[in-house]
Amino acid sequence: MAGDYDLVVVANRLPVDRVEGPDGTPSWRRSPGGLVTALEPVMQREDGAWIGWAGTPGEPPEPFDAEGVHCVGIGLSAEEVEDYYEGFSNGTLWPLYHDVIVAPNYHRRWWEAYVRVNERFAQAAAEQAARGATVWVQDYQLQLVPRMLRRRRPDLRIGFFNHIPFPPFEIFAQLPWRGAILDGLLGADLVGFQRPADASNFLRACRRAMALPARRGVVRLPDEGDRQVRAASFPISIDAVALDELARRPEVQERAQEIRRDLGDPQYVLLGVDRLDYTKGILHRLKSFEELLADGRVQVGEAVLVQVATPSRERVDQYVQLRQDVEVTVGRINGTYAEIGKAAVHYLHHSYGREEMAALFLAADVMLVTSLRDGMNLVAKEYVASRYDEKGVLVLSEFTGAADELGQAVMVNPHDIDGLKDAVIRALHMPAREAGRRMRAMRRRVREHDVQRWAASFLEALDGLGDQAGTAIDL
Ligand code: GDG
Repeated sequence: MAGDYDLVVVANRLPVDRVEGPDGTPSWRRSPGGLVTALEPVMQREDGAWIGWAGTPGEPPEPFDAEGVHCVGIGLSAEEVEDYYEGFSNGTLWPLYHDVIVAPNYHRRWWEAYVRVNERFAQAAAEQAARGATVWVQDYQLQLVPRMLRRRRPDLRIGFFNHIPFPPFEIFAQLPWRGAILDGLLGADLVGFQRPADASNFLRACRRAMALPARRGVVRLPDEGDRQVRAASFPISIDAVALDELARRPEVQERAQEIRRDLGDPQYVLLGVDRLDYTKGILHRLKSFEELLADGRVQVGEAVLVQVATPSRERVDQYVQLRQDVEVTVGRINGTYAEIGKAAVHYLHHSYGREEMAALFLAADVMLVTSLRDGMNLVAKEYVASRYDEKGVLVLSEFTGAADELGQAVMVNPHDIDGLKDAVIRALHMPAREAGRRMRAMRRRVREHDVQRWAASFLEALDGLGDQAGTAIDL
């Protein structure tokens, strides 16, 4: 049952969205989002296959080529979208893996759908992968796929990368299916995480829940002839050169100036760009800005906050609630502090093109990344990569993976509202020389550790060629 592809990526979503032209003709357009941004350049170079859901319930599309990638769609029924995707992935695993910021829901029906859908992805991967191929499984929606795939195709080299945090055992232990999840992941040869702390949480879970020997970044499986599974960190990144080039384009610079003019030429533009998700700390950010206005430490007209909140998971209860809370808060802040022609907060519940995002980054004096927990946070790296002018200040939550790498940012604990307020003021008033020095250091880091390097180091480690790639965990 071998297919044709030497590199197969398995992810919840295909890297493209179906769009219909005015006459109803369908076509595929590259979709926004962390994973696509990260993997597309690698896939184009390797001429690989990508297995994923097309994003709408019903029959999958016929396999097709788009953006230089062979795409194989997985069909999900409306019920499976509810139970596997909105339910188990985003109502159970997502909150559990992000420090239980909201309470995870445990439903056996959701779990059964998760198992069934993971089998479907594993089957499709088994059919596409050539003999001895490398299969790279992505993220928390597909944690059972490595084991299911190994059962079907023991000839494959299987890697798994977790884009979100892996929680401490004390939290992970809540999951009624914790053993099955760990067993699923242990079907891989290499399990990659964003931060060393995530890898060590995983190793500890293997020891505690499975009683497996897990030392020095390696889990040994006595029941499988002492097969070894390696766990290590591979911090994801962005295509830094492409973003730098985009930001340097004259039309993007002009657009950045136009944005500032349209905002009323304030002295300070603060920016937040996030999926509308409770992990991103948007309410904490708004609260601190509101208090700064109330305290008179910033004035309307002098400073403006632009908050892009990309629509996300709109049918999951907690996201409906979050949207309401954010919109009430923004309404209250503007109602209290705005004047005619001078908003305090510009709240934009839209998705934008890459050029507009780059222009927004260039227009922003201060970028606010205040996640309560975030696997990496690519937006922080994108801000840095687009500031070819070495201006601008990044305020960054210490609870992001990015904080491990971007030590020159102004670090914050977003739960500490007074600390966050002081950090914002410090960022607004930072002397240009200091801001430039910090930005240069962060730009160097992002340029040298870009997404190409991330993918290469993971794949090399998986090939067994790059034993030094990634950071082995010594517990
Ligand atoms: C998960 C993890 C990890 C957002 N809105 C628009 C848009 N975006 C792009 C951003 C960025 C990406 O989407 C979001 O990535 P993040 O890393 O910030 O966050 P998650 O979506 O939560 O991603 C995260 C990531 O996976 C990768 O491993 O870093 O921790 O949670 O690239 O720019 N892009 C465009 N229009 C938008 O409106 N064009």
